[in-house]
Amino acid sequence: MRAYLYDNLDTDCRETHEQIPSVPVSVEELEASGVLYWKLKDENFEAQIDKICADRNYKNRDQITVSKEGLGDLFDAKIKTFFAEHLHEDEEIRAILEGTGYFDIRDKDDRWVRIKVEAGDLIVLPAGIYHRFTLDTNNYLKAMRLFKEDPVWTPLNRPCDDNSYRKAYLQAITTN
Ligand code: KMT
Ligand code: NI
Repeated sequence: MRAYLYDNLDTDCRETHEQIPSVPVSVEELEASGVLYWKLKDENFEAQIDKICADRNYKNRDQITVSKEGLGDLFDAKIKTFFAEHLHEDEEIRAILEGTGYFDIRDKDDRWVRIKVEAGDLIVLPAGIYHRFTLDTNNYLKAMRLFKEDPVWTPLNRPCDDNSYRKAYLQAITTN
């Protein structure tokens, strides 16, 4: 995982979009936006996932392969949905199994922070945070999706500032 400020250029979102010079964003800064991060080690990957699930009450999991092959006819529509700025009323929890991609999140100053993820990264985006996802130019990412109850992840596209989960999120990060 590596995070940095997004350059906001209007080119292909699958490019790196790293500012020059780069402005890195630390794990602590991500935490200040409510984003949690773990690096899972190869040797006991399953055991680490199981522990995080037990600690955080994630009861269910499935897998998604974000690629042309993995999503078939849904690929174009899904990619578009993922990259539209949105929030969810639940956490978005992803453990990356293979490949690479980018989660972009809005920081407390509403700047885009790009989070490059790769195999072994486990990331939790809190309910109410504005974010989006894109593949990079490798066009392949396989992830485990973890969830507490039934998977919902209904994307609510920005603006939805009156949403109660959005309000609770903003309150949580400002009282941190
Ligand atoms: C979402 O809701 O934005 C996603 O599930 C992103 C794709 S999962 C790597
Ligand atoms: Ni999402």
